[in-house]
Amino acid sequence: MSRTAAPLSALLFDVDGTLAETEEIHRLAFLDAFAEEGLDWDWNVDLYRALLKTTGGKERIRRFLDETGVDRAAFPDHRVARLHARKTEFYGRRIAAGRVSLRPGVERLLREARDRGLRLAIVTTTARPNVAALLEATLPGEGAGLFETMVCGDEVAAKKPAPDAYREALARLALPPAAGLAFEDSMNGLAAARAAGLATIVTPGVYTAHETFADAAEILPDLAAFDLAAWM
Ligand code: XBP
Ligand code: MG
Repeated sequence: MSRTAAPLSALLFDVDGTLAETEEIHRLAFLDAFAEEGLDWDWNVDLYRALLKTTGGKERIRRFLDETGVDRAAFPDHRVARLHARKTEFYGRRIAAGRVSLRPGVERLLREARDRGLRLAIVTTTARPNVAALLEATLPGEGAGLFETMVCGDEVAAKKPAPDAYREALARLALPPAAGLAFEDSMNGLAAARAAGLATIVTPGVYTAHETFADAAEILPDLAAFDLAAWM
């Protein structure tokens, strides 16, 4: 598909599931943090897939507490925040250990976009240290520098599927939605980008393959199948 409304100026990338299959590493990092606290919460793959409908790690923990009837007086928000901070540290260690790579076509697309003079942005619900760790592990010394701006985690009032993070990125870029193209892997991410007015390419990942993406401009197995020239 190509576009005619406005010249394409910027590509806006989700992180988890889109740049790399990180969600399983997030799950293991949650388990690390739970084990350290002596919590026997069994966040297995099936449960985590269901919990992923809630974006944001702190929000996901709170949803779990509510659904399992844990007394919130015994687990107030500051304890959730501390647990999540430890999860972020464990995630960074796991990523630095080097067992993650970018999804097919991601690095080629980033370089082609730069060569064509496009501006690049990150728009994610994950915490900023996680993005830094991932980019340093996968594109050492240059990853973070490829992106003009990064909207991460708690930097907006409402996480995806709310449009806040995409709107904030467009505001920082000083661009209308018609000048941008978003890349997502999930229904929550697609809803956020579309609500901000962005055409969106979806590459479903291991945790989102079962979802439906009716509002996507294209649904592709991965970004190796994406033709940037057709969008210019
Ligand atoms: C991913 C998320 C995040 C991660 C965990 O969304 O929902 O919450 O699972 O990250 P996206 P934190 O693909 O939009 O980045 O624990 O740092 O929240
Ligand atoms: Mg994602």
